[in-house]
Order: sequence, then C-alpha cells, then structure tokens
Amino acid sequence: MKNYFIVVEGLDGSGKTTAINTITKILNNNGIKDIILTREPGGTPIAEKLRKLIKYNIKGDEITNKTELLMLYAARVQLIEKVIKPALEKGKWVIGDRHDLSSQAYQSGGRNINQKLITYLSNMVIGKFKPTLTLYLDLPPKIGLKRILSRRKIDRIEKEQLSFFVRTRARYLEIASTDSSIITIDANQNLKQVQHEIYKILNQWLKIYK
Ligand code: T5A
Repeated sequence: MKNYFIVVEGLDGSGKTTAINTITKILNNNGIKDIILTREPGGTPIAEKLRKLIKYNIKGDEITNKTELLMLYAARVQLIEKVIKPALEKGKWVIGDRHDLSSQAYQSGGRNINQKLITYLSNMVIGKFKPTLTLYLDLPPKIGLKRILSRRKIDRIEKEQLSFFVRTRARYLEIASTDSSIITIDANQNLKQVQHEIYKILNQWLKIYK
C-alpha cells in the first residue's frame, strides 16, 4: 500500500486539530493504521523549543519578522529530516498540523515579507519536498479568534491586528486557487458539516491515491 503526507492548514482556530481527528478516523476506516501526527512549528525537541520562541515574546528582545521566518524554517527542516521523511520511508502516513503553506500565508501575506525571499528560503531549505494533499480550512479571521478566545489565552501571533489575519487569509486563498494539491474547505459551517465535507473529499481522494 502507498503512504502519503497530508497537511491541514488554516487560520488560528479554524478547526485544524478537530479536522486531524476526523482524517485519522477516515484513514483508520480505510485500513490505514500506521499514522504519525506532526505539528508546525514543533514536533522534535529542537523544533518544540523554537515553537516556544516563536509563539511567546521574550521581554526586551522582541522577535523581528525575519528572525521569526528563519526560526520557522529551522523548525520545519528539523521536523522534515528527523521525523517526516524517516516515517514516510518506513511506509507510515503522516498528517501534519500546518506545513510550508503557513509560511507563505502568514509570513508573506500577514507579515508582508517579500515572497521572493520566502520562495528562495523554501527552495534552499526544503527543496521539492511537498505534501501530497493539503486541506485548507477557510474561515473569516474574526470567527477563528472568537473560537480560540472561548477556550484559552492568545499567544504573540494571535495578538496581531485583524488586518494581519485578513491578509493571511487572502494569501491562503490566492495560493489555494493555483495549486491543485490544495483543497479548500468552508470551515464556517457547523462541526458536523465540516466533518462531512472532509469525509467526502478524503474518501474520493483515497479511491485515486490509495
Ligand atoms: N505560524 C505557523 C506561522 O506564522 N507560520 C508558519 O509557518 C507556521 C507553521 C502556530 C502559530 O504559528 C503561526 C500560526 C499560528 O499562529 P498553532 O498551534 O498551529 O500555532 O495555533 P492555532 O492555529 O491557533 O491552533 P489551534 O489548535 O488553536 O486551532 P485549530 O487547531 O485550528 O482549531 P481547533 O480544532 O483546536 O478548534 C478551535 C476551537 O473551535 C472549535 C473546537 O471545538 C475548539 O474549541 N471548533 C468549532 N466550533 C464551531 N464550528 C466548527 N466547525 C468548529 N471546528 C472547531
């Protein structure tokens, strides 16, 4: 049986964690049990340390946009080389909570970092390595932030202005419209409807790729 790297993307609070549980169940129902879950930034001891540095401010030493970008790629390459590629080589399926598309959306769209720099960095650091399928959960930023606020404190990035998330979402949509490996799901529906859409998309996809 073939094995693949599937990624779930979306704004903060778009329901990625919830979607990953649904995807795992669908894969299990299709006889796919050898699955590992990853998250970005994070997923190895070094990458988890970087995650803390990225998500929380150090007083008196505020992180610059380019430092943030470089730390995200440092965490990503560590995760790819140490966890994702070895798992795929062993025949496991990998489900990622975010991957490179997050940097294209948040750092290029949200932070306004020159896309050429990000593309260059991405090509140099991760090369042609790419998820087979990305499910992008599309949601108006206000709703995602409301969902987060109802259950926990917000982190450094989530404290950004609404306009930051509006730009990030626009970039997600722009890239998704030009890349056939990215499927956009309307995440502004109730949980059952989102789950149903994931069931439909993934079961169809499995018929072709499994
Ligand atoms: N980042 C990351 C970058 O800037 N660049 C990068 O390259 C990368 C990799 C990472 C942060 O770093 C940034 C983006 C982020 O700001 P994270 O841990 O991925 O942080 O943070 P979040 O995206 O905020 O993850 P969360 O776990 O908080 O949100 P999820 O996983 O998207 O949402 P989830 O499933 O936990 O759901 C949130 C709440 O909504 C409910 C759930 O029950 C839960 O309470 N919910 C729904 N409610 C109503 N209707 C639905 N359809 C619902 N679906 C879920």
